[in-house]
Amino acid sequence: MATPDDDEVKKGVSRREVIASTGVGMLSASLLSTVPAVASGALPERSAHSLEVPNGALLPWKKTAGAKVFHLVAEEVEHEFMPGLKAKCWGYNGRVHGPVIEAVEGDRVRIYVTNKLPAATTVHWHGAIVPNGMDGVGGLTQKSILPGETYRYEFELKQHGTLMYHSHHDEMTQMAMGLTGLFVIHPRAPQSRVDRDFALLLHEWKVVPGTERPDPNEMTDFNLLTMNGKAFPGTAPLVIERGQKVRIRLGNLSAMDHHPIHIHGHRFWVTQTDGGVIPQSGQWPESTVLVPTGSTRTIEFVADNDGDWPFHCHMTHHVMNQMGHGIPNMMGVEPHGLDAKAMPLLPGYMTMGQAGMGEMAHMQNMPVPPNSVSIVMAKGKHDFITMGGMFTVIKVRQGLKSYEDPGWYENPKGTLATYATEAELQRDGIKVG
Ligand SMILES: [Cu+2]
Repeated sequence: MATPDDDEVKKGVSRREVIASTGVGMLSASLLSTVPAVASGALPERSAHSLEVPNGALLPWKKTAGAKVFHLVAEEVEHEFMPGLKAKCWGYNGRVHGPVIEAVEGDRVRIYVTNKLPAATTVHWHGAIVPNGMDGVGGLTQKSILPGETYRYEFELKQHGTLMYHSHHDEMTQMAMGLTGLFVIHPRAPQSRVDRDFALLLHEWKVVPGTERPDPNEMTDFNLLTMNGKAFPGTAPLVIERGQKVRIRLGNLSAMDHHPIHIHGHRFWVTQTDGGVIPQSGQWPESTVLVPTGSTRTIEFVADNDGDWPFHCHMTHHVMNQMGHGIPNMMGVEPHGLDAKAMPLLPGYMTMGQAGMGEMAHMQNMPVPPNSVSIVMAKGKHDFITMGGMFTVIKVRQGLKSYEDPGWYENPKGTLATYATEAELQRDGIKVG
């Protein structure tokens, strides 16, 4: 039975099909961007079901025999975390993480899972209220899916919210290798409408510099922290027209860490967990939300402050890339260019400079081991940005023509921190010694 909700979702798919028919590749779901084609001169229309997945994709579906039919293929994927850093991970449909499954409360979904991995696997629908035999736990609720086999999962969606899916067979290995994704179920009768609806999955990895696969045995020392599989500066900015009501769905399938995700220039309300909607009377304003591992948190806010605003994990080691971890403390010691000499010989070697990491910006072009990236550093408008990892930028603007990256924010006169002049110091009685 068609409902307005169904129609809206189908519209989303047909829009992607339009993109596909113009040359992106009809069946190659993994290549299809979730950002719709932008008509010149007008921002694309949004509905309650226009989920946006920065750096990611939605899983296509078709309606057959009374169900929405999806097909996940678990396989090895060469994944780029950021320019200069790739690894052989495990993902779904050619992607890390898997494409987002998007459906509507009340839908019957039939999800085929094909295993093209060299190991057995299963898929668990995290947070979903399903019959026990559809829960996807290898050995306990089903036989594991052997390499080459395809299994069918089928169930009715009895709830709405931001859920996830992931391997539940040899979880330590398979989730560390990337077999994870988001599962978003829209309400059949939405109570709260937003202009923009983003989905971000948080993850952590250990990729030893110079190696080509994540290390699934790591317990504590993760050196790549990602949003939708990308470490900054590989993360796409979230481009928002001023005044839009924004929802960001955050899921965390990191092995060992919670992530306190912090916004600048705004505050938000935490509106949902993977258990469902929080009643309005139970919501409170925050600028940081802790997303525990194995859970989702959904935040909503009005983007009412123009600028380029960081949106990032507040654990300082989670906004560093590969080489910011597990190194000797050289604070106060002058390394005399030791790094430049040692790094090509000793993968992963880096001393900490006499005044910390920020000074390493000038080493951008320093030789590093193959397939590794310097600790931090992306060029910003004013200087190097001394952050990497679980970090992206929310760009709020007025008068956007499209949701493409609008470039750096132009600060209105008198609203930029600048070098204090002698006259200013004297006027205000500030003595700097
Ligand atoms: Cu974190």
